[in-house]
Order: sequence, then structure tokens, then C-alpha cells
Amino acid sequence: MTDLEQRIAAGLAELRARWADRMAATPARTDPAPQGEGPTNRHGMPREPPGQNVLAHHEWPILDLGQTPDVAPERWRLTIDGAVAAPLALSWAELHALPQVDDEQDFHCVTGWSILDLAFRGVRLETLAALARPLPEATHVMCHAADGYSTNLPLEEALKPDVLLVHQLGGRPLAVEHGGPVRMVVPELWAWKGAKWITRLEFLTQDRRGYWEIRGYSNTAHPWRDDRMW
Ligand SMILES: Nc1nc2c(c(=O)[nH]1)N[C@H]1C(S)=C(S)[C@@H](COP(=O)(O)O)O[C@H]1N2
Ligand SMILES: [Mo]
Repeated sequence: MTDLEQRIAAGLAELRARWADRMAATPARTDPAPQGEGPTNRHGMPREPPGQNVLAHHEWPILDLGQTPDVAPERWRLTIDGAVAAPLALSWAELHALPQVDDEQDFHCVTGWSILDLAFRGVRLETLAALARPLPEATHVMCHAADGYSTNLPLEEALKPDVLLVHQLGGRPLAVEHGGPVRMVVPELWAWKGAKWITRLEFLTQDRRGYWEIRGYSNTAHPWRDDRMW
């Protein structure tokens, strides 16, 4: 193992010892009476959360605050700081030097549409957390984006292995209107939890609401519990 691989493995072991039980107990994995329809997803939840319309990939809406930041990959940086033992900043090349993951995921937007089977490629948030080493008192992470957007996550959601910093879709660079060069995806929660044009992961020792959470969106955001507002 290289030094980098060793640091990731040691950081992951520590995070999993601390968070695995809480991750396994989240509603998107254990709700005894999940709402929705269709065959089940990989966690046993109905494929379509309640009231969702499934759209084709080419119909994927673009929803954001209205200004698309132009972040060239050579200038892209991700800062990881706050309640961590080893703050760091990553370049595009450094992000690509980390273990890459391919994952087909569903994308559920609270405004009533879902897209199924998006073939994402990227880096797990847990890999980045393993390098930054959240302090024992860290409980949440605030995701900040280049357009001024932000969204908060409890660590039992953020550290799940399907939470990715995505830079490719279907083998091509992620389109800028969907958050390229790098966006987050959090497939077990509503899509607003995934910041497009991600710039900073700020670990927190208590919860703090992000852009939409301040404006009345649910702070829990569980699709199969129909958590839409407050
Ligand atoms: N940076 C940033 N990320 C964001 C948003 C935003 O306004 N800015 N909107 C969120 C919301 S409300 C949704 S529903 C999804 C939409 O992603 P899409 O435009 O790729 O469909 O992005 C989320 N991430
Ligand atoms: Mo949204």
C-alpha cells in the first residue's frame, strides 16, 4: 500500500467504528413503513418516493439559484476544514489521484421528479473525510458551493459510501449546468442535499442549516418519509 492508501484505510477504519451503526439505522435504510411505489431499491425502499414523476435522462431539469459559476478544472479547489484534525485543500489532479468509484444512482428532487440509474463516477465523501479526520465531536458537515449555495448534512448521512463528489456522468465530464466540474450527490436524501460546484466541506460540532433549510425545507429530507417542508 502507498502512504496515501494507508492513510485512507486508517481514517476509514476510525470513521466506520464511530459511524457504521448510526448509518445503518437511518430512515432511508430501516424505515419499517416507507412511502412510495415500485420495486425496491438497493436499501429495500420503494424505487419511487411518494408522488414522484420519473423523467428520462434527457429531461433532467436544471435547478439552482440562477447563476452558473464557470469553474475550469485547472482552477478547481476543494477545501476541507472546520472540526477536523488534518484540514486540507485538493486540486483537480489530487482528486483524481484518490480512489474513484462508479455507481448507478437514482436522483430524487423534492419538486416532484426523479431520474433513475444515473451512472456517476467520483470520489466518496468518506474517502475525503478519512484524510481530513473529523474530530470525535464532529456531528455535521456544511457543503459550500461556488454560487453561494450551501446545504448541511448529519455525518451519519454524509459518510455513507454512496455519497459522492461526482465529476463524470455516463463516462463524460459532468455538465456545468448539473454542477460540473464537481458536484455532490446524496442519493438517500432529496437532491437539494447535493451541492453543485462544490468548493468546501466544513465539518461542524453542531448542526447549522444551509440555504434551503433556512428557508423552510425539511432539515431531515428523507424522501420515503415525505419530509418536504420543516
Ligand atoms: N451549488 C448549488 N447546488 C445546488 C443547488 C443550487 O442552487 N446551487 N440547488 C439544489 C437543488 S434545490 C436541487 S433540486 C439540485 C438540482 O440539481 P440539478 O440542477 O442537477 O437537477 O441541486 C441542488 N444543488
Ligand atoms: Mo430543489
